[in-house]
Amino acid sequence: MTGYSESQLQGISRQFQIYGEILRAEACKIGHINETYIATYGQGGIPVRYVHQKINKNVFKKPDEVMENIMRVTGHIRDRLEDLGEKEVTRKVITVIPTRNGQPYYRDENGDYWRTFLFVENVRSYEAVESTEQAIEAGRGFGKFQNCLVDLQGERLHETIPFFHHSRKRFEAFKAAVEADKYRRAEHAMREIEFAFRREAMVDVLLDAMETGEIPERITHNDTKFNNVLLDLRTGKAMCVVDLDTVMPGLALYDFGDMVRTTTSPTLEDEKDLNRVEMRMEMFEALTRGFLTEVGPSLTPAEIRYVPFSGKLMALTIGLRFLTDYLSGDFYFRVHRPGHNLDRARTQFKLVESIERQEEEMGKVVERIMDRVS
Ligand code: GN1
Ligand code: MG
Repeated sequence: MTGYSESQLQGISRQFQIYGEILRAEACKIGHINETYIATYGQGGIPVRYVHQKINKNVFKKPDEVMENIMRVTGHIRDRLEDLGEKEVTRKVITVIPTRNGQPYYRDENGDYWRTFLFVENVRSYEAVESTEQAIEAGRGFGKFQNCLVDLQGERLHETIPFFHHSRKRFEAFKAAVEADKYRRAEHAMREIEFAFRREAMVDVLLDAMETGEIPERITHNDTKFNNVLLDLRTGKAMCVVDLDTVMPGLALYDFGDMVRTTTSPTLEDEKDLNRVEMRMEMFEALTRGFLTEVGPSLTPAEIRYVPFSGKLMALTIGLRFLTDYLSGDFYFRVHRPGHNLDRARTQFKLVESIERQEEEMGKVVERIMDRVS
């Protein structure tokens, strides 16, 4: 990973509508895809923080479309919040700082795309959930986000990564990586490979339900990791949803499933002690309560039926992606140690097993909650 110095960032920032000098800057280690820096500027005599981010062009082939989506989505949410008379709107929705000639991104001399956001103060994100209150807030935060976008007018949003959560295509890519075994790593992942093959039937379930019209397309976030919702430092309430690169047409269940994947286990995504990885029912209940209180009334019966399944599917699908990347030489997700993507795949599959054991009980939890919110 390239590390940008403060003076290089200063050069980049001069392209944007920021009129101060950098006091300090640091690289932000969260996220596996883009390169992110948090920089403090002296502006009008007080320190103001901004986020500079280089968009990963290998992952996002059309960064201009990513930014077009983000401008529409954040603009719409801002309008909604202002109409509601909400305070502190710049802490509740991401603010894109335009370039000095009014563009949402700056393209540098290497052809890299940079964007700048206002840094949201007095919030933080967590890599692992610490309490049921946090789980409720995560559910509420992403639920509200989805609600805010139901009346977004105009053309369909761009698919910034086509077939992003298409679990059948993800499975086929995994199969191809096993067959190619380009890096001779399959022998180290035999158990995981077999685990995935035994669950192939799962990958078509939601795609089939979508085909028959049981499940509608909606505007969704598509990367609802727990660390993508910022919680207020003082109140612990969900303030702002971040990482909007994959906001596009999708399934409500993808968003919910990815929350289950990232918000119910006490462990990190790359936990090595698999005995610690588990789907905890109290976290599932809290998360579901938060999410369904917001969006439950607008979901179809089929969507509600698949709520417990969705967590299992997302854990399997993201696990397949980690495993595929491991087998293919670690070119997609940033890794910090050998075998990192394999470790990540293992935790996902452990979570799949944990959900399999509890799926029935999870269904009862969903029913109980729906009785209260509908
Ligand atoms: C990536 O970079 P980050 O952590 O926001 C990935 C998600 C995965 C996630 C797994 C564009 O998100 O789909 O669920 O890693 N984002 C993209 O941690 O591929
Ligand atoms: Mg992301």
